[in-house]
Amino acid sequence: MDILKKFSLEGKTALVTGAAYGIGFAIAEALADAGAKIAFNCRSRKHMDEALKAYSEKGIEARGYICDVTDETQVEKMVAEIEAELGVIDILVNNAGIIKRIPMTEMTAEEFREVVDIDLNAPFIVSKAVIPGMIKKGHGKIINICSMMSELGRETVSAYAAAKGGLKMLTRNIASEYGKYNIQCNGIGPGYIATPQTAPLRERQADGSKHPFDSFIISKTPAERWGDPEDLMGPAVFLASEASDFVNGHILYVDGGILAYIGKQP
Ligand code: NAP
Ligand code: GCO
Repeated sequence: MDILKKFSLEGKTALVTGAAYGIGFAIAEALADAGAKIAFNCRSRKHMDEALKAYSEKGIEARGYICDVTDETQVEKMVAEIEAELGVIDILVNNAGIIKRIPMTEMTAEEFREVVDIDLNAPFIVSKAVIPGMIKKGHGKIINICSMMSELGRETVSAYAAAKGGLKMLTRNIASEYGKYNIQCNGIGPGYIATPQTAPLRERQADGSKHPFDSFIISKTPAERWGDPEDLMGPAVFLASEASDFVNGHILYVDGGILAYIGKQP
C-alpha cells in the first residue's frame, strides 16, 4: 500500500474561512499543496487583494470571496458561488475568528456577542450551508479551529473561551449527527501561535524586554517556543484527508505540549 495516497486531497474542493493571512492562510496553503482546490473568504477587500497576491506568489490559484461569516445570506451566496465555480465543497475549515481581551465586568454585552457570533455562531452557519452538499456527495470533512481556551480559561478572554468551548461541543455534535453520512467533523486546538491575533502578547516592552506574556507562554510550553502557523499544516492535511476517515469528534491539540505541562518552575 502507498500510505501517502491516503493524505492526498487531489480533486477535492476546500473552503477555509478567514484565510487571508495567519493560521487560515497556512492551512489553505497546506491543503493546496496536498492537491485541493482552494476557496477562502474574509471581510476586507484590502486583506483579500493582499491574500490573492500572496497565494499567487506560492503558485496557488485560490478563489477569494468577500463574505462575513456571521451573515447567513452572504454565506449561502458564497457557498453557491463556490459550488458553481469549483464544485461541491468536500472540506470546510471554520477558521475565521476574533478575540477581545477585556476583563469580563468591563466588557459590554455587545462586545461579548460579537466574539461569540464570529467564533461560534458562524461555524454553525457555514457548516449548515455546506453539509447538504457533503451529504449528496457521500462524504465530507469539517475542521473547526478551536483553541487552548476550549479547555482552559484565563483573565480577559471570557467571550472567547465561552465561544471556543462551545465550538468544541459543536464539533462533537456535528460528528454525532452527520457521521452516518460519512462526514467527519474534528477540531484543531492550536496552542499559542505567532499571528496578528497574538501580536499584542509578544510586543517588546519600552525598555526592549520581552512582553511578560511572551515569557509566560515560553515557560508553559515544553517546546519552549511559540507555535508557527506552519505547525498546523500537517494536522490540517491529516484531518482533511482519507487518512482520518475513522477519526470523528476529536479535538487535535497542536500546542507544543502546553496542555500536558504544569509549567517550568520559576
Ligand atoms: P487572525 O490573524 O486575526 O486572522 C483572522 C482571520 O479571520 C482574518 O483573515 C480575518 O479577515 C478573518 N475574519 C475575522 N472575522 C471574520 C468574519 N466575521 N468573517 C469573515 N472573516 C473574518 O487570526 P489567527 O491567529 O490566524 O486565528 C485564526 C483562527 O485560529 C481563529 O479562529 C483563532 O481564534 C484561532 N486560534 C488562534 C490561535 C493563535 O494563537 N493565533 C490559537 C488558537 C486558535 P478580515 O478581518 O478581513 O475579515
Ligand atoms: C490569548 C490568546 C489565545 C490564543 C489561542 C490559544 O489572549 O490568550 O489570544 O486565546 O489566541 O486561542 O489557544
